[in-house]
Amino acid sequence: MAENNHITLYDLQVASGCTISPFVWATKYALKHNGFEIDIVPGGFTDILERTGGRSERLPAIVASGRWVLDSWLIAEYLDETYPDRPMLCGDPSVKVLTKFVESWLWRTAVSPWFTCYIKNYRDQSMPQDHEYVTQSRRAFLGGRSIEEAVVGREDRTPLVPPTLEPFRQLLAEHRWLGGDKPNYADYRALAVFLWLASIASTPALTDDDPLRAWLDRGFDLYGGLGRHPGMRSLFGLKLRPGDPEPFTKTPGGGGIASRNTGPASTRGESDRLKRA
Ligand SMILES: N[C@@H](CCC(=O)N[C@@H](CS)C(=O)NCC(=O)O)C(=O)O
Repeated sequence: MAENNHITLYDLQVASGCTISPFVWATKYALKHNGFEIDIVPGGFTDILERTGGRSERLPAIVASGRWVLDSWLIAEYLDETYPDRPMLCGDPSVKVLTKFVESWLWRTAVSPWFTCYIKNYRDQSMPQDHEYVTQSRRAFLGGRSIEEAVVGREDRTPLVPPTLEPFRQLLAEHRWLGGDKPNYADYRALAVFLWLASIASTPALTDDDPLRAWLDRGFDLYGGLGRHPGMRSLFGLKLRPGDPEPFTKTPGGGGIASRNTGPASTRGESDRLKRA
């Protein structure tokens, strides 16, 4: 049992004090899911090794009952193994596998393009002592380009991301949480992507009427508004310009993937359409 139900979390923050790292965000939610109080060790990028007493160059890291655990996935596994009497984060092994798929899809689909749109915000919102480090280290992620070069055309590229989130939107139109009736680690890993963006974005990434908003608001509100740090920016309010693509599908999806076959009456519309074609 963690001492007095408290677990220490080494945070990775921007100047506003809010968490920037998606991995730390997922860990914060995981700890709250298990009912722990979190003792935050605050700080930014360049003091990680020193803060952790030389134990890690990356965050999150936690200390529970004197034991250090590094890495967000190892922390989630540690929590499920050590506290099986508390709500499981993953439970069935398939949750872990599918969560990794959802997460890697989201990183490829959203984080990757958003990174080049918001990298200047990322650097500028970071703690002043981290600016130089972020500027130099992120050049590698940008294929050798500078931050200033990478963000050119961001106004044209930002509106291209929302339509690509459609499969995720459709999933969450049918299910309250990725975990079903209740959130689980899949929700936290996916929410972490949007929490990361909200910690830095000075301009909105999603339109006001994006159907993802319901799940995002529910998620940000969890655990007493864990995702509502005053430093967080709104993700909503993207204004489309003539020529920008539709941000999401406005007509309900048809076809066999979304609908359930409960006999010919349920497929008649689709069958008529196929015959007409
Ligand atoms: N596999 C690790 C990845 C942790 C990681 O890369 N964290 C980043 C923040 S998102 C970090 O600590 N970066 C420090 C740096 O960039 O110097 C985990 O899941 O915890």
